[in-house]
Amino acid sequence: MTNNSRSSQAPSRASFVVVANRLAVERTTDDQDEPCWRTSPGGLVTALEPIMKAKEGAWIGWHGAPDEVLEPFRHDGIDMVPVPLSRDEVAEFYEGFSNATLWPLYHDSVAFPEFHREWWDAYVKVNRRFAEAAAEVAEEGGVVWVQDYQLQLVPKMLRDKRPDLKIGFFLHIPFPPQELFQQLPWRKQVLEGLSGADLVGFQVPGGAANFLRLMKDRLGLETRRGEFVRPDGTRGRAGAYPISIDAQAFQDLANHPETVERAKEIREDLDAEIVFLGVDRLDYTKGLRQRIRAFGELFKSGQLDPDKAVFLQVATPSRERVEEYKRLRDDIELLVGRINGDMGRIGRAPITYLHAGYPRQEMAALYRAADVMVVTPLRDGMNLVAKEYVACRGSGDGALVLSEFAGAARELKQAWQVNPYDIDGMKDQILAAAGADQTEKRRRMRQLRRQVFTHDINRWAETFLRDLGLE
Ligand code: ADQ
Repeated sequence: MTNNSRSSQAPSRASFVVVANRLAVERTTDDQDEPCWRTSPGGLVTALEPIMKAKEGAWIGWHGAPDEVLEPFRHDGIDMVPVPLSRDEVAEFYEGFSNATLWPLYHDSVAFPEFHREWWDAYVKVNRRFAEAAAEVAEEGGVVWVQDYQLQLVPKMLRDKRPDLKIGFFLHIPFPPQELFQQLPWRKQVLEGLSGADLVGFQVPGGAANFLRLMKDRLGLETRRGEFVRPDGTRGRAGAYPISIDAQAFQDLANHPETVERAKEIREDLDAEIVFLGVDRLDYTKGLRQRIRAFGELFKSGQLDPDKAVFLQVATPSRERVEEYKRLRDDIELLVGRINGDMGRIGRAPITYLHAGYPRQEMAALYRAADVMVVTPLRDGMNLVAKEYVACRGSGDGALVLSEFAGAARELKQAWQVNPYDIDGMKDQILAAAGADQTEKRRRMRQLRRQVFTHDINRWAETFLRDLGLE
């Protein structure tokens, strides 16, 4: 998918525009070691690619390098519009307000949110820059879809400039209840920002309900049946649009002969009768501390035999410049080291911990190799890892242990569900999943697979855009 095509021409106006913190491409080098762009591997890009191409769409986002101004360019049939960020803005808007204020606040305050006025000022400034770029690129009457918590002010800023547009907003993370949200010193501005959208999408109905209640209680807007009425009499809507994955693509990847072979190798290397797997971004919302503690206790008590079972935890490096993430990494490594030191023997550690990101095919091989997938976030908007595991279990077996506090729990009801704060309860469910007979595992997996395959990423994008009024 690499492509060198670059032109310095400003993009023509587009009838469909996506605005996201990051551009849909990332830098790489081609066969001749020349720098070029390649499409980012994420699900959002894959889902929107066909619509973007059909509509001659434009994608607005930061290209990932601070203090660099780039001209718009075309990549693989899509106009890319890079938004520059200075080094200070990356620190204050992205690492600061987005990831050290909003991220913890919106995830139940599982880490302490920091409130700094300079961070807020940077958030406003950068949101305005994104809104201006969208106002310039969108054609008369076009559709603009704004993504996620970094850009919550964009809908209103854009609406003020371009009332002709249809504006959608989708929040990928949870939207907190009023009791938490109202800690935010800039709560009113954020709500006003979101109220500029014609359709505000959340992962679960609870997020939409929290939002509508705040529209009424904090902004004094009239709300009824999923709608809110702005002071000028115009209306917006809010609803749940649970995001998903390209289930067929994951299944195909998992069934590829190379992946099958690789999964066998992983099993041989792990040399265990039963393999438990965790795959997460290294983030304090993902419940890694509690999960590792639960496995430590299971190995210690002998309920899991370190000679027969192994827990493989893959943690992708993430937000490494944010303090709380550095602390988390140290904690996890200490915890794993202690358990392996206590319970391992020469040539055998009960926990294999890998701090790395992997290509998609390796992920599919890991999912294939795992008997039990353990997904236990303290709070998660959706959690795609759970769905990816299900999509890769074409054999119809395997077991999923899933936190009640992931958005995915609403859809994946046949998983062994857990409260990740309840370590004993989590241990029981891990053992129950591992010990279930094949018939039970297959029955549950069949239903999980039906859900994931009938509610894939294409359905998510189509439903949202249809409700927004994209023709
Ligand atoms: P994330 O918090 O990043 O996403 P998740 O939904 O699990 O969480 O998505 C992670 C993605 O990264 C998955 O596609 C997974 O395959 C990939 N990944 C994880 N570890 C990896 C590794 N070691 N190597 C390579 N890839 C890895 C946010 C929200 C979620 C929401 C999504 C989408 O926090 O709740 O589901 O957006 O809306």
